[in-house]
Amino acid sequence: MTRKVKSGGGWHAIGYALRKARQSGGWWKMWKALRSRNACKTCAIGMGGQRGGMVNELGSFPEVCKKSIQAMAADMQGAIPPDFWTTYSIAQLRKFSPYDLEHCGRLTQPVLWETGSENFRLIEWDDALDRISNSLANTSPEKSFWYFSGRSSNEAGFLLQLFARIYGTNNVNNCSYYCHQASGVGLTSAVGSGTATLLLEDVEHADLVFVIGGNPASNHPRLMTSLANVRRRGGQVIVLNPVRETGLVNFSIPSRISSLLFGTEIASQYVRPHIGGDLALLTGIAKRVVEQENHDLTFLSEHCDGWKELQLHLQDIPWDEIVEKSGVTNEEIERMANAYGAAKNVVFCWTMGITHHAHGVQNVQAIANLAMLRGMIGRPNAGLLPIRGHSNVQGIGSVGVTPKLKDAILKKLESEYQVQLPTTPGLDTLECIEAAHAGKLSLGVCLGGNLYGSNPDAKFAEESLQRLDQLVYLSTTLNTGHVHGLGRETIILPVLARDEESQATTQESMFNYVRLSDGGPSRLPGPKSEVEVVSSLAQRVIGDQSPLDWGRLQQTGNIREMISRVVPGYEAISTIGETKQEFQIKGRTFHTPEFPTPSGNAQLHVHQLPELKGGENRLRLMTVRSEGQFNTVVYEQEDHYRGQDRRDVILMNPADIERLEVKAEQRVTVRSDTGSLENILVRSYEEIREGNVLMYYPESNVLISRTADPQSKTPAFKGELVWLEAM
Ligand SMILES: Nc1nc2c(c(=O)[nH]1)N[C@H]1C(S)=C(S)[C@@H](COP(=O)(O)OP(=O)(O)OC[C@H]3O[C@@H](n4cnc5c(=O)[nH]c(N)nc54)[C@H](O)[C@@H]3O)O[C@H]1N2
Ligand SMILES: Nc1nc2c(c(=O)[nH]1)N[C@H]1C(S)=C(S)[C@@H](COP(=O)(O)OP(=O)(O)OC[C@H]3O[C@@H](n4cnc5c(=O)[nH]c(N)nc54)[C@H](O)[C@@H]3O)O[C@H]1N2
Ligand SMILES: [Mo]
Repeated sequence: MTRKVKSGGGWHAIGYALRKARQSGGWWKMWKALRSRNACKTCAIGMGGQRGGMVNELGSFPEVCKKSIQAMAADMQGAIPPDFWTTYSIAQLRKFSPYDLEHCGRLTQPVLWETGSENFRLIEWDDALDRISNSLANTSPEKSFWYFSGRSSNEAGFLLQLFARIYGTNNVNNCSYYCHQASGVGLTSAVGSGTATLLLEDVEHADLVFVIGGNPASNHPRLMTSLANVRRRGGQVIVLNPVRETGLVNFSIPSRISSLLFGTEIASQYVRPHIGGDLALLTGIAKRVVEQENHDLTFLSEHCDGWKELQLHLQDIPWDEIVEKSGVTNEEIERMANAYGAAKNVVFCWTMGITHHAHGVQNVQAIANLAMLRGMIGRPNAGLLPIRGHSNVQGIGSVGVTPKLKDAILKKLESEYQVQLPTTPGLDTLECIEAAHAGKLSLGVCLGGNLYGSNPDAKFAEESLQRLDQLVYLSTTLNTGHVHGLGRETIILPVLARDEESQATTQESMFNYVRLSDGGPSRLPGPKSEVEVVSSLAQRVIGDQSPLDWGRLQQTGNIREMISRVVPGYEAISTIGETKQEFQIKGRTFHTPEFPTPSGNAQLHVHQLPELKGGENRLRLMTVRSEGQFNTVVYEQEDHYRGQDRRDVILMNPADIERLEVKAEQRVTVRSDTGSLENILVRSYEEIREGNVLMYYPESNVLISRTADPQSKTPAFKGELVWLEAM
C-alpha cells in the first residue's frame, strides 16, 4: 500500500505536471499545447475559450488538472512503429494492460484484422475505406449500429449520425447511455430540459452546495476551486458519498499559495449513505424540511405540479424506513435539513453515484424535488448541476447523436435538405450489445471510445462484438477494445485529436456554452480528421443517392451552417468560425421560474423507496475510477487519493473483514451472479461505509450484470451484489 495523502490536488499534482511535461518534449511544448485555444480534452466543465486554454468560464487562470496533462501527453506521443504490428500478435496484445496499450504510441496508419490471422496488418486508406463501404453497401442498414464517445467534435458527431440515418438506421447512440443519461431523462421530466439549469457564476454565489455521488477532487478537479470559494465565503458544502474521499475532505488548490501550503477544508458535513441509499436519504431530507415548515409554499403552488401528492407521500413515509434504507441517522438528516433550511442560494450537483443505479432517474428526480421544495430552481445563484463526463458528450447529444432524433431536427432536415430519414425507435447502447449477441446485428462503427471496456458483463460484451462481421474503430490510440472487442473483420482508422485538425471544430460545455477549438498543425503524418473520414465514407456509400454534397461537407464551416439550420438553440453556430464568438444555448439556463414542460411548471415526483440490497455475506459493490485513470485508459497503477498501489484490490471496511472472517492482504475470489474475479487482494479501508465495497472499473466489469434503469437504460454500475470466497 502507498501512503494515503491528507489533501487532494496540491504539490503532487504540480510535480506530476512537471514530470509529464518533461517526458512529452519539454515544459514549453506542453504549455503551448495546453494554452492553445482548444476545448480541454478531459471533462466537460468548459474553458473560457476566447482567452485560450487553462482559463475557466469566469476567466480564472491558471485552471489545469493532471488529467488534461495526461490526455495531452498521450496525444503528443510518437507514432506506433510499422513493425509493431508484425512483432505483436493479437494474443500478445491481449496481455497488454490498458496502460501499455495507450503507451504504444499514436495510431497513424489503418490496420486490419481478419478471423484466422494472428496479427493486425497495415492497409492503405483506400483499401480500408473500400472494405468498409462494400460492407455497408451489402448490409441491411437495420443490422448496423453506430456508437460515439464524447470526445469528438459537434461537426464529426452531427455528420456521422446524419450519414447513418440517411444510410437507413436509427441505431445511433453515445456513451451517455453508460453515463449521465439518467440525468438527462430525470431533468427533462422535472424541468423540461436535460442539462444544467445554471451557470458557473451561479455556483460562485451559492452559500450551500450539495455534492452527491461524485468525486470531483479526482474527476473534475477544476470544480474544486468553486467549492473552495464557497467555503471561503463562509458557505457550506455537504457531501453525500458512501466513501470518505480525501479530496472532498481537504483539497489544495494548486494556484493558491495558502491553499497549497495548508489545504482547504471542503466538506462542512460529510454523510455516508449506503450504496443505493440516496433516494431514501433525499426523501428524508425533504420530509424533514417540510416538517420544519421550511418549504416555499408559494413556489410549490405557483410554479410546480404535483405538490399535493408529494406532500402526502412525505407525510406517510415512516422515518424507520428512511433511516434503514439510506443507512443515515435521524441526527445527520436533521443537520442537513437545518443547513438547507437556513441557506439562501443552494446548488445541487451530482455524478455517477446517482446515475449508475437501476433507479438512476428517480434519484435525479428526488434531487430536483428537494431543490423545488425551497424554490432553488428558476432563479439566479441556485439550481441543478449534473457534472458531465467527457468533454463534448453534451454537444454530441445536442446535435443529434441519440437513437430517436428530436422531431424538430428531423422535420428541418427533411424539409430543408430533402433527405428521407428512418422513423424506427433505434437501439440504445446496451440494446445494441444485446442485439449483436443475439445475431441481429452484423456491422458496427465506433467513433472513438472503448465500447468493449465500458460495458457491463464484459464477457458478454466480448462475445457480442465477436459476432459482428465487421467492426470499425476511428481512434487516436490503442485500448483494450481494439484487442478484446474484435469483429470477424476489424479495421482501425487513425484520426486526429481536436487540437491537430487543420480546421476549427466546436464543443459544448456542461454550462451550455458552444465554443470554437482552433485546431492546429498535425503532430504526425498519417491520421485523418474525423470529418474527412466520415464524409469520404458517406460519399462512397450513399454519394449517388443522397441529395447532399458530401464533398462540401468536408468543410467544418459547411457542417456548422447545416447544424445552425436544423438544431434548435444552435442557430449562432453558423458564424462562429469567423467571429470566434462563443454563445450559450438559449432556453437551458433557468433564471426565472418558467419551464419548457407542457404546463410551464416544474414537475415533482413521488417514489417508492427501493429495498436496500445486501446483508449477511452479500456486499454492495461500487465500481469507480482511480485517480490515475481516464475511463478505460489507465495511466497509473496507483490510486494516490485512496492510498492504493495497485488495482486488483477490493476495498472493505475493517468491520466487514472481521465479520466475513477474511484477512486484510488475503487473496480472494470475488463473485457475483454475472461473473467472478480471482486473485483479488482484500484491503482494509475504513473510509468506506460498512456493507459496501469498492473495486476499480473497467477490470471489475466482468462482475456487473446487464440490469439497467428502465427509464434511462443506464446500467447499475454501482449497485452489484458480490460475495467473497477464500482462494
Ligand atoms: N480523472 C478522471 N476524470 C474523469 C474521468 C476519469 O475516468 N478520470 N471520467 C470522466 C467521466 S466520463 C465521468 S462520467 C466523470 C465521473 O465522475 P464520478 O462520478 O466522480 O466518478 P466515479 O469514479 O464513477 O465516482 C463515483 C463517486 O460516487 C461514489 N458513489 C458510488 N456509489 C454511490 C452511491 O450509491 N451513492 C452516492 N451518493 N455515491 C456513490 C463513489 O464513492 C465515488 O466517489 O468523470 C469524468 N472525469
Ligand atoms: N463498471 C463501470 N463501467 C463504466 C463506468 C463505471 O463507472 N463503472 N463508467 C461509464 C462511463 S461514465 C463512461 S463515459 C463510459 C466510457 O466509455 P467510452 O467513452 O467509450 O470510453 P473511453 O475509455 O473514454 O474511450 C477512450 C478512447 O477514446 C479514444 N479517443 C480519445 N480521444 C479521441 C478523439 O479525439 N477522437 C477519437 N475518435 N477517439 C479518441 C482513444 O482511443 C481512447 O482509448 O464507461 C462506462 N462504464
Ligand atoms: Mo462518463
